Amino acid sequence: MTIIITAFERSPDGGKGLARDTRVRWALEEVEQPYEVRLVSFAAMKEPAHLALHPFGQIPTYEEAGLVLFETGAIILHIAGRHAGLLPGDAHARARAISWMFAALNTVEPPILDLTVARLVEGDRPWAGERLPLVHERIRDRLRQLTTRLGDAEWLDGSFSAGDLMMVSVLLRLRASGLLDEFPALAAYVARGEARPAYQRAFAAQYAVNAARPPAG
Ligand code: GTB
Repeated sequence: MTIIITAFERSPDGGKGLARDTRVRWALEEVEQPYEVRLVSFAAMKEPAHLALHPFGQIPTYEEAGLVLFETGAIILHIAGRHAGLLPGDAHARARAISWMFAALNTVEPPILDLTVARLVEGDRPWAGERLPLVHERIRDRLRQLTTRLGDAEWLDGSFSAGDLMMVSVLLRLRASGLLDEFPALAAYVARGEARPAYQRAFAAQYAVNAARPPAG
């Protein structure tokens, strides 16, 4: 049965892989599952047809054989559970890989999202100059902790897993801030993720959509 995901018709990043459909595409490429993409405009995301798939009117969504999913964590966990390649067979290792997925989404991503809000939404507030260093420091705390745990390992827990896929996807969002470069081991970890052929295919596919169109305002 064909897998269909949704993605931005025109991504605000112009196709630099930062919109969250990229992580779903990456997971599907890792497990070698073909998929189709339905592109949606910002207006269409708020219309009933899309809201029936995604209650918050966002992308990405995932449809397969009557199943509709939203939230990248749930989507990638579903893909990883159904197809070999993203979760280890050993039950304990599998549970640890899932812990890393949750850590990426619940512990590392929130301060990174705060940075986007602090810069793009609250940047002109009178207190923005005081808030930004606090947000930076909260991100650095997480990056220090992650660096310590990663040590000189290639991936977070043994072989590459859905935990690494999610963590790399989350950390990628930091690149433009320069904060990732303060942690060379993590920058190298992210680069290893990006170098994976499956990531390259996922990136190229979403870039191709956006390269042909001007970014959304
Ligand atoms: N928790 C949800 C998940 O993980 O699936 C979050 C989904 C989400 O934030 N979707 C965003 C969306 O649909 C797109 S990815 N936003 C439109 C809306 O809420 O109306 C977030 C995103 C968008 C663009 C960039 N960029 O261009 O740099 C980066 C990240």
